[in-house]
Amino acid sequence: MTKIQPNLNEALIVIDIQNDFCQGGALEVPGADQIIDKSNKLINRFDQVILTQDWHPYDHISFATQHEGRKPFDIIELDYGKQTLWPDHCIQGSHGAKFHSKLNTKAAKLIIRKGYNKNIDSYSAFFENDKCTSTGLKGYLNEKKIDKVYFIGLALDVCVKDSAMDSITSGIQTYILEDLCKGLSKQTSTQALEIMNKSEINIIDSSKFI
Ligand code: VGL
Ligand code: ZN
Repeated sequence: MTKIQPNLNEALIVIDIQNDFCQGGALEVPGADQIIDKSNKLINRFDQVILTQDWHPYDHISFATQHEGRKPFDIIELDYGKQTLWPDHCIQGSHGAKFHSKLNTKAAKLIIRKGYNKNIDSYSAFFENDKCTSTGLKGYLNEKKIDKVYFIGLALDVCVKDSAMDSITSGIQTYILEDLCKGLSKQTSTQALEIMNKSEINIIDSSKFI
């Protein structure tokens, strides 16, 4: 089968393939390590590769340890709405925040760090969870005339989903390569795929390219 070569107006956005989301990490996503080899193959086919990196201060508001009497996966109400509490993860400069050592990061032209504001979580590559503080990604894509993006990475039901939803509402043609995403739970991953499917997001797999 002939494989499609991505055009220059298309970017691959690789979400949060960091140690804390991989095997043995603080917020492990089941099966995360299994997507890395194929992700590298895909990275090699794209001219525009963008990585995101969850990058929290040690006392970030999303950490259960910062809220007395709370535990990971509790949901609380903050100024900007509901917030799931997480185990401490991806602390700036820590081993857990580093990209997985097998991930080809050399090809990346842009790395977007997110979640560095202590009082706001940031799942999406485009906007923090208040949905108005921008990461700058849209400006970069505009400047580079990129109007079509493909998402892979972690976690399908959290950061991949929110990134793809912001992408489609920003008027970008948006694709999810489902086989190169892993979610925190089966149930929320199924829900996320349903929500994305109902939007104009195209859910495909990597065999189109590799
Ligand atoms: C993520 C939970 C908390 C993710 C980041 O990358 O999906 N999930 N921070
Ligand atoms: Zn996080």
